[in-house]
Amino acid sequence: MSFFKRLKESIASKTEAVTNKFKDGLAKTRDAFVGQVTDLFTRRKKIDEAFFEELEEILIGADVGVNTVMELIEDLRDEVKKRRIEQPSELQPILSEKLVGLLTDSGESAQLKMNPNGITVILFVGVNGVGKTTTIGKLAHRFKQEGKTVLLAAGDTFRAGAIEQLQVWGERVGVEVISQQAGSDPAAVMYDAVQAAKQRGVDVLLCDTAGRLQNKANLMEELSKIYRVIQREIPSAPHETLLVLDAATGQNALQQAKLFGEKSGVSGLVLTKLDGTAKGGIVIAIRREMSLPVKFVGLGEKMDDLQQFDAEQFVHALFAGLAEEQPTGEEQ
Ligand SMILES: Nc1nc2c(ncn2[C@@H]2O[C@H](COP(=O)(O)OP(=O)(O)O)[C@@H](O)[C@H]2O)c(=O)[nH]1
Ligand SMILES: [Mg+2]
Repeated sequence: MSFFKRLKESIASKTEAVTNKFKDGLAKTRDAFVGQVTDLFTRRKKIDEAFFEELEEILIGADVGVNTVMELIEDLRDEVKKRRIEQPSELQPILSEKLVGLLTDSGESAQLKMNPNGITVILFVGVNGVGKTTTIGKLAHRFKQEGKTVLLAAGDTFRAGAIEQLQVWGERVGVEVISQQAGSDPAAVMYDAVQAAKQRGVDVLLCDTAGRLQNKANLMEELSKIYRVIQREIPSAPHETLLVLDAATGQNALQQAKLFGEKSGVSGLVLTKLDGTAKGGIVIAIRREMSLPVKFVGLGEKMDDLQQFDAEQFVHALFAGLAEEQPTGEEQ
């Protein structure tokens, strides 16, 4: 086989693998969403009020968010008029196109901002149980695969279990974890971790934090102290502050995004547990209502179940199978 053919095949198989990851992870959303959309687009023979009402319900049911759905429906109505569309099936590609548009319109990239000359520090924030520690483990694995050296900081000192959990990930991935005992000051852990990162000359420092929401004022105070300590040691850091949100909590995730986003210098979002929900439309609602880029999505509990967010692949995976599932009109 020629070099170019091999290269082409390897690129194709990589793209395929990424698309398949999205496809698998979005299976629940797709099954619910595509099932209903397919049914709607095939059952209804013309585009009328009833058609739009039903589409509206499906989109709201997938947690796309009421405001966004209203805008989307208005847009589709305009397109129908402008392009003189009559068949529902002609509208489906336009719907996908609009969804991609909603996810990409601000033009920010899902690329992480890396420090070009030194340690890149990434801080993870978010309420308990959303998947911060797991995401850190997955991302550490990702960086290691890229040949980067990584250090983890166990900044969730609130529970002993949280420190151990990060250590388990550290062992699994093969990266060192800087920790102190449970109950110690998280800012002190961060100080230690930055010193250790400097001494070892690592490329990336990933910092875990606690997320007790019941004490919001304290939590914000704690986060800004961590922020200051890191910044004092590395003035350009943290290079990213990623807010982790559990997609399965739907509109709740959006509320958390608003709550954190305003205060803690968040630079990007991670949406976890998309594999466990039929309401993956929340990605669109969050993308639409927050001016923050979605950097990664979590599609499972394993080490490689983290994908860099890609709007086109996301929508493509959402609609994957739609074309095949549409009856051709021939009897089987
Ligand atoms: N299915 C699924 N589970 C996840 C994902 N991310 C995290 N989890 C699970 O969610 C639970 C809470 O995660 P954890 O990282 O401890 O959350 P933290 O409290 O924010 O640090 C754990 O059981 C994880 O395995 C994901 O993308 N998909
Ligand atoms: Mg944790």
